[in-house]
Amino acid sequence: MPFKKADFVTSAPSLDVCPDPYFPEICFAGRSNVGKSSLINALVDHKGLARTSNVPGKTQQMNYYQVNDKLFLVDLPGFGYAQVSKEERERWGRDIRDYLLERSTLRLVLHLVDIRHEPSDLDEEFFYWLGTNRLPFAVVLSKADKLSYNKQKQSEMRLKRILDEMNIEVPIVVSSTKDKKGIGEVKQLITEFAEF
Ligand SMILES: Nc1nc2c(ncn2[C@@H]2O[C@H](COP(=O)(O)OP(=O)(O)O)[C@@H](O)[C@H]2O)c(=O)[nH]1
Ligand SMILES: [Mg+2]
Repeated sequence: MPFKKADFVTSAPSLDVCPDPYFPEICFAGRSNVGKSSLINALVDHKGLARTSNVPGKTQQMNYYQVNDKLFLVDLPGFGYAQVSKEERERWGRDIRDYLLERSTLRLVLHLVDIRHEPSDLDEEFFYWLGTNRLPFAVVLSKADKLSYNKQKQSEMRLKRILDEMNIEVPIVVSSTKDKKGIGEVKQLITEFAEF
């Protein structure tokens, strides 16, 4: 499916104010600044659609985008942002978990990890939580252009080992929005899991 005609729909702080579940839905998770908004923009080939930023923690709500009038892409608030209060962080966590567990139309969680960094404790906890709750997910190793091919492979293997230890087998995509690497693969996953 070509991803054309993408529009911003709404920002929702929690599940109860998400748009009516008209379409299958794919969400993007991961810490602030990992490249979630950039990936959404690359998928729909629309640079200014999702707001990207060098300032971490800017997107504190779930931002809904509608693609081809048949799919929702949801940019989740980045987790692990240190400069907000503990209560605020916990509320986000709760709201996001509620959303992930209860959104009936959610088909796939795309969790991004910067390929240069070892998955953080929060990343690993999230993998485990997703696995335990049987939520379909895939991991996108972002910003691949920042590493040599060999280093990319090493990061991929490291991630595989971590997931193996949790008995989790999910797709891993190495991607770069700068080089358009892995974008086709992500689209394919989305199309597969959305089950149009
Ligand atoms: N080199 C490189 N930079 C990227 C890539 N993807 C995102 N970025 C940059 O990383 C920063 C954060 O990206 P953003 O999409 O706003 O991250 P978000 O907070 O997860 O939504 C921005 O400065 C982007 O330009 C990539 O594939 N390669
Ligand atoms: Mg963002």
